[in-house]
Amino acid sequence: MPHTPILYSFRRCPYAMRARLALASSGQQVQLREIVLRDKPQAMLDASPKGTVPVLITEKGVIDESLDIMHWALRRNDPEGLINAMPDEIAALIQLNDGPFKTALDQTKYAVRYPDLDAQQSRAKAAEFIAKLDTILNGQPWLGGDRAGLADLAILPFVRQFAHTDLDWWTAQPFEHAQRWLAAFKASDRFAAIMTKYTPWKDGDDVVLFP
Ligand SMILES: N[C@@H](CCC(=O)N[C@@H](CS)C(=O)NCC(=O)O)C(=O)O
Repeated sequence: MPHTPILYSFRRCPYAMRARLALASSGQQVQLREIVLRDKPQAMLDASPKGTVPVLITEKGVIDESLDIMHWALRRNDPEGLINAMPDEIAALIQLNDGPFKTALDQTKYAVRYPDLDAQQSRAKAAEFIAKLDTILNGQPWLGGDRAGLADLAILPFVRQFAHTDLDWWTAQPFEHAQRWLAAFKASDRFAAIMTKYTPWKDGDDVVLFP
C-alpha cells in the first residue's frame, strides 16, 4: 500500500485551514493528526523543529509552510483549476495577507499583547486590506473572477479570523462584497468539510483519513 502522507493540523489555525482546503479540493488523502498548540507531539517537532502547523510529511520529505502544502496538493491534482484561475496581481494579495494584514489582525485580536499599540488603529490597518479585497470582489464572486482560485482559499481563513474578532463591527462595515464572499465561504460544503472536529492525536491512535 502506498504511504499516505501525514498532516499535523490544528482545526482553527488559518494556515492549517488553507492547507486542508487545498488537500480537500485536490482529493489528496492524508493521515490527519489534530494537535494542541501548547502540547505539540514530539513526532511533529522531530519532523519540523520550528513547531508551527500545518506540517505535511510525505514519502519525499517534510513540507512545513502552508502555501507550499497548497501548491504540493494542487500540483498533484487540481480538478477545480485553482492554480490556473489566478492572475499575478491576485497572487500578490496572498503576500499582503500573510504580511501586513496578518500582522494587523494579530495586533487587533491579541491587543493585550501589544500595549504600545492602539487596537482601533490596528483594526483600521487590517481594514485597509479588506477594502482592497472589497473593491476586487465588486461585480465578481471570487478574487480571480467567476471561479474560486488558490488566493481565495489562501486568504479566506484569515479574513474569517479577522471578522470573528468582532462580528458586530464586521457586519457594520461598508464592505458588502467582502462580507458576501466570506458569508458564501462559511456557508459552503467546502468549509464544512474542513472544519470537522477531531480529538487530538496520540501515538498509537487509529489512523484518521482526510478528506
Ligand atoms: N508560515 C507558517 C505559519 C504557521 C503558523 O504560524 N501556525 C500557527 C498556528 S495558526 C502555529 O503553529 N503557531 C505555533 C504556536 O502557536 O505554538 C505557515 O504558513 O505554515
